[in-house]
Amino acid sequence: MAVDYTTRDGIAVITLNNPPVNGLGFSTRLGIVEGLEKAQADASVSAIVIIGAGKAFSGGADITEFNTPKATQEPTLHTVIKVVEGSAKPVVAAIHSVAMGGGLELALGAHYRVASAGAQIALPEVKLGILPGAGGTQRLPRAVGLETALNMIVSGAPVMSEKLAGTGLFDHMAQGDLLDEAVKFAQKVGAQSGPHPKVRDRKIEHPNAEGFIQFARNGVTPLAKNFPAPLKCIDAVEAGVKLGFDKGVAVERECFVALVQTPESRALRHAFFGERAASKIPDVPSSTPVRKIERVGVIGAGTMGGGIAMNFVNAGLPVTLLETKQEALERGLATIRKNYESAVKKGRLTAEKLEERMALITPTLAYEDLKEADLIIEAVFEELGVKEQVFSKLDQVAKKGAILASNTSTLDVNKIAAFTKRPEDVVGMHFFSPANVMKLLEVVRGAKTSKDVLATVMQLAKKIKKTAVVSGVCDGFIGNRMIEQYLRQALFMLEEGALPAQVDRAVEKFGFAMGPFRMSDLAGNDIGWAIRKRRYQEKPDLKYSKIADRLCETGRFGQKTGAGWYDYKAGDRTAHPSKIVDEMIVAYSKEQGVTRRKISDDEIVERLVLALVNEGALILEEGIASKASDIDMVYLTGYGFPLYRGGPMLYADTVGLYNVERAMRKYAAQTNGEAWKPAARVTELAAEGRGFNS
Ligand code: 3H9
Repeated sequence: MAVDYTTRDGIAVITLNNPPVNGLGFSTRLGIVEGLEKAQADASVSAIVIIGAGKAFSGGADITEFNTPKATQEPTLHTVIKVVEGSAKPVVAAIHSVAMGGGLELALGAHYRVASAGAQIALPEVKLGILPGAGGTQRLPRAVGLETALNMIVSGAPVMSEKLAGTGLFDHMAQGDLLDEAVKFAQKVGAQSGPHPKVRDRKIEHPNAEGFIQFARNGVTPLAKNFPAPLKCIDAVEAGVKLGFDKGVAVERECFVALVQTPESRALRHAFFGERAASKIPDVPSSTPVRKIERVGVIGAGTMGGGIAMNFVNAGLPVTLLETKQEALERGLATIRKNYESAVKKGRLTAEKLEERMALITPTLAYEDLKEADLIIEAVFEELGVKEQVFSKLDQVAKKGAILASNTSTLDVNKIAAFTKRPEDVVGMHFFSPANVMKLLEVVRGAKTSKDVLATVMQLAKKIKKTAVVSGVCDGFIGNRMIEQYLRQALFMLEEGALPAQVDRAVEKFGFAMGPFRMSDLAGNDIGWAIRKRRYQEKPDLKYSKIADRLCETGRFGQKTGAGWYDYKAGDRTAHPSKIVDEMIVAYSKEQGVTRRKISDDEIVERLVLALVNEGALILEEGIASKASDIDMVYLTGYGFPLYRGGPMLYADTVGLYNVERAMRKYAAQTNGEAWKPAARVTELAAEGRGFNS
């Protein structure tokens, strides 16, 4: 049963019992109404308490029901709240841990609310591309005031219950057992004669409501950009202020119905579930035991190693940081300190915390000092010989059961594991630069990596607030393997007729944080050059435009040399289109016998994104990623793919795989067509009328 019904000292207790978060799916909604009817019919009951079992009062409407018949099957949440509000016997919501979305809306429909401290109170619908659709935009301003409510609704951010204690939201803050106090409170109000207060009957008090709403709209408009929900939230609240509760609810309803169908909402819900799904590995059950990680070792105090160390220190885990030379160690520590100091300057960290964090780092030059570490991550030079030295050494010094991780972005984790006598303890942990900032962590599963090592690393990733995605072993893993095809297309297009600024502009307009050429200039064009040189050896038949090599031969490595695809002024990262480079590109086309043509922005976007999609499909076919949403999470959290499009694989689903395949065949007929052979997975799904995520 999703809802339990009991009575206690003359009070009916309706307990939401729908783990994990008491989502208000159909059976829960039905259970609440049945409980309320039972309580009305029982003459010995004077009042009703609604409480949540487990780790939440309620996390809100069941998001998995959206756009399915169950979402609108009666009793809808609207009906439930109407029954609660219309109850002749007073209803008390008893809130602990989490009251979010529809959960908070349900509580707002009750006549009284009792809460424990430490509960997260939120209307987070906007983060799913929708707005509160069960009266939240109307009742919350009447409970906590217009300004607080609008901030909560537009940001979706949780506020702790104790912070709202002085508002009209809570009638009593429980100091002891929540149920005991809620029952006592219910007995008291049950003894009073009705009618009992309804939030809907309160007024929205504000000295200049219209002015404040306009102020909020002006602030939100530039931030909301590609997300329609935030402005709709304001519209709904405004309707309530100007037209009253019932008309406000009608506007809210209209906005909800429209928003829930939008691609932006679909993308945001996809990302919500994708993030949670990424931590689930098909053959590693959640019951898999995990190893204790109490001390971490990091080898290499360069930019990467330092950033990696900061993640653990931020989570309170002590780190032993190893370098080969004292000078490098000191430089690394100074960089870490500088990063923390900049956080202090911005007010994000206190000076005490800075010192506490620095004190968690033990610098060393001796491998023996790693013998206590439960996890050791190397971030040394990307060369197999260097990795061999490191892992052979680790095999000697690391304690039994320690996890040995490589931060490699390009090398074969199986080969690295084979440098030890314990390949089952070896795993890839591919952090993205800057490692203390970027959310993505690719966890590379070697052929022999044991399941408990994987389970441990996935759990640890949550602790250090990373989105971890498992990748099998292949060149470039998920992210870099796909980006290589994207970059190949970008270069082909330069050769065929586009210029760097046009390509970047088109793809940035599509929503990417940064186009391929600005990105290469930032990362360093020499990095791609080194990869291509390796490719020319390994895959001599694979076609590449040599235009980027030409650029590198002139020493234009990007921002670090003050010149790359763009020109840069000293101390300024602004990319200025370069006449020299543009002329070089045009000359190169001529040399290759290519007649340059006008390439449309649509073609640029289509070729870049579909290149990702086709490689993503191959990655799924080969089992490198276990599900399409994992690939999307990699692109959303590590490569600046626009969140409102949900990642390349969801984008392909939105376009439709039939159309995707047709576009690939069209490009296959053009120059460099070999890149466009549709992956078998694309063809199969297109034929079946399905998508990657269906
Ligand atoms: C809404 O209410 C609309 C109404 O206004 C109008 C209706 C007409 N539904 O995050 P966790 C699952 S919209 C379904 O790892 P935590 C989640 O997928 C809703 N499932 O735990 C995961 O499943 P699994 C507005 C949900 O303790 C499991 O619960 N509400 C829902 O770190 C554990 O989740 C929100 O947007 C849901 N509503 O955090 C709240 N919520 O185990 C969204 C969670 O299979 N939820 N699940 O992977 C959250 O912010 C967090 O989940 C919460 C718990 C803070 C509740």
